[in-house]
Amino acid sequence: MNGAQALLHTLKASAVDICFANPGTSEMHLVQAIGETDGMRAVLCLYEGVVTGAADGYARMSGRPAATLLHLGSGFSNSMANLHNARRAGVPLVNIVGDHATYHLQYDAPLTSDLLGHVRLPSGWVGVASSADQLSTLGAEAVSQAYANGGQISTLIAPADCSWNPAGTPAAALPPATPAAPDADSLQQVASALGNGKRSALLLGGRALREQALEIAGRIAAASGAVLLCETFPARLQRGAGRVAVQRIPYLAEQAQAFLQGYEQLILVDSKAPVAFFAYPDKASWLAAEDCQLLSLAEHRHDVNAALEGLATLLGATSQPAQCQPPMIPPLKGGALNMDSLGRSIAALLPEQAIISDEGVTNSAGVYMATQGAAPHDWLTLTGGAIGQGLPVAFGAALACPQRKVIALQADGCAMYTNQALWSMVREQADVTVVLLNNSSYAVLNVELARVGGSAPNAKTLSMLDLSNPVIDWTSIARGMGMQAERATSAERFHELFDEAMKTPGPRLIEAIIEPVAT
Ligand SMILES: Cc1ncc(C[n+]2csc(CCOP(=O)(O)OP(=O)(O)O)c2C)c(N)n1
Ligand SMILES: [Mg+2]
Repeated sequence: MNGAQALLHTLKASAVDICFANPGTSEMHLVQAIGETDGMRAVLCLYEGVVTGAADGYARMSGRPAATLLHLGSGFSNSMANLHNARRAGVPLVNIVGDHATYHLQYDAPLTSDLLGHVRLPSGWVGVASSADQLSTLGAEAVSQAYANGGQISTLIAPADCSWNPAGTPAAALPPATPAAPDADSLQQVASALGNGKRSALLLGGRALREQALEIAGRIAAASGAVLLCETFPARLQRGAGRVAVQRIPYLAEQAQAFLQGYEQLILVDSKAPVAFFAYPDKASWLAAEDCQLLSLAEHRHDVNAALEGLATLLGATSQPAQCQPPMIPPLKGGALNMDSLGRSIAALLPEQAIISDEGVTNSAGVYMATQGAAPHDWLTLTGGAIGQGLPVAFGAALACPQRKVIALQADGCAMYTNQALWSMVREQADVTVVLLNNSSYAVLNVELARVGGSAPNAKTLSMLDLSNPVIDWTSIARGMGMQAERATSAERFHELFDEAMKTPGPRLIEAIIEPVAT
């Protein structure tokens, strides 16, 4: 057995059974070992941003880390935007990054770079193997550490000679790192704060947005009168009819500030204090009211459900949850295809337990609102603002949940960053319906341009935010990668195509031609 085979053995023993890969020469022994390891699914992705975005989507839905296989510093750095999003999502993920053989590094061959420098940026844990035996020992640690702090990125650097040299017995799996117990003092503090008569909200994020946590939060709301808020970009929000509903903080800073004005106390539950996504001249960065007190019930590293349950016990919150969402499907709208008509169709046709990967940018809000009372579903958003996440996350989510329909609500500009995901969806026959929102524009940047102030934009400036010259033909792009694709220019045609997509398993794309909207 060589080091690579030992590592794969250990990964499998550690319940890592899927590897999203884009390998090169330094990973060839790992590729061979993956090939030889029964029960390890190998998923080729044609760009590293797809690799890590898919691993993120997989982890959001399964709660387990996928492995990635990446090619030295260049491959790793290609994957970084989606690793950034995955870090913000707080998911477990295990990167295996090949490197030159230990003795080869001294020669500074062309692909040599500051690999350690690269991998440290998004990783919560880093291991560098120096022998074949160490590769599997570190592999076990990498998986265990991926579960630490509520979910983080582990990166294992695998020099080629550590992969090909003989290894002894593979390392045994280590128990996954466990979440920290809730802090008793914080629970007491929050319990008494909720009794002081001030206008309070629980700001829920991370795992506090899963169904079970929401049910407890709903009971706390019923007992205390606190309002339930949701962070602006949740990794995975379980919503829809019958679930405890939350009010999501708006994206635009001034709207968010107005939204938060009335709250004298914000209780953070696996979330961060609300701040503006960007600074703007003369606009606030800190969004809570000036005199608002912030308290923390639990951080991402904590057992969030236990913290909520502990608080519920202190408050005697045993009655029915407040803010339970009744079923509600808004009527269809014909004619123009826009986020309103599109959202109504999606709400009406959404199957039970669908997963929506939302990178719809200016066209998200309408669909989000329309689906509030639709069949129960999971809503995954762009956690770190680094675009090009939507398609890969949808793909990874589909592989994690093969029985569930996945919908990628996908803006055109963002889609161009990682459009290679379409090819992998076809190859793996992932049950993803891509709703490609083609407005031939970086519409949101036109909005941002107006918001940052400054001089009136000229034609050259506006051309940097315009995708209409040439217009991108998404139906052809998808077909070119073997994906069934159709184009809709009216609400009626979209409804027809989406209806068919919901009834038929398998990957497909619906190109929705829409006008750019001003938000
Ligand atoms: C990695 C990365 N590069 C660039 C940006 C800046 N950016 C934010 S939104 C956007 C364009 C979005 O356009 P599109 O996906 O077409 O959505 P629309 O605004 O048209 O709805 C860009 C380039 C970013 N957020 N992340
Ligand atoms: Mg666009």
